[in-house]
Amino acid sequence: MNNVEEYIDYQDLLKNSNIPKFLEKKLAKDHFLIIKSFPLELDVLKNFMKDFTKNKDVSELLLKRVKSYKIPSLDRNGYEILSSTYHKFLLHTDSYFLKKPHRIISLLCYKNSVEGGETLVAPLKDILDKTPSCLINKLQKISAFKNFNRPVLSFDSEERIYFNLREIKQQIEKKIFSLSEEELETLVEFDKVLERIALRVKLTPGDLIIFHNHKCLHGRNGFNKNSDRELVRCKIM
Ligand SMILES: O=C(O)CCC(=O)C(=O)O
Ligand SMILES: [Fe+2]
Repeated sequence: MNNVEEYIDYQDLLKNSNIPKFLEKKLAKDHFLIIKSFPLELDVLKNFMKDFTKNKDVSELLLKRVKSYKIPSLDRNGYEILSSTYHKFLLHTDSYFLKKPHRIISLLCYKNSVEGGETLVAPLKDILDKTPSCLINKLQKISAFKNFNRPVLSFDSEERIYFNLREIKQQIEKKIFSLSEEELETLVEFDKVLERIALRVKLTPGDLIIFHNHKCLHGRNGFNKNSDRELVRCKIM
């Protein structure tokens, strides 16, 4: 697994005359980016994300602390919400079960764990480069989303990927939708490829990572149970 090597310094970024345009260009090319030494004030983060996405409606900006709790929160189906645990979080699309998942996700690191807790990223351009073409073909034909036709991989109006194996398996268990055994095997095989090709970065306080959530999968490694690791996540349509 390769480490991420490119960062943008917050102070350098501020010298830019059109920050939103600069960031959009970067996301279009690389599908994610990391800003170093970002201020740890929530208002600065909120305004930055709003300016960046030209989002004037504050209610569409979802801010949430991603923190490991001693007792994990449960979702409405009784499954542990992984962001509230210390377990590994496989590579995934955020808000996978919205018909149209949020476009931009950011994570601002307040505190990381001493061991583990590395962020994993798989940009679509790497996925397309490194996944065997027979698997790429199959993924375009598998729709793992309720009753709608929304293939894992598509190249229609723009290239995009929607994938969250854990949620897919849970929905199968809950009989919300079904996949053939062969389709599920394909997804498990793809997950192994992702594990191999993902880039890794250990965020430190003040690191702000921004993903294009339709063109980049992300995840994180597990970490120590007693860690007080804490990030603030921001989702924007
Ligand atoms: O804990 C992390 O680093 C990432 C968490 C995450 O991906 C999420 O909450 O959706
Ligand atoms: Fe996530």
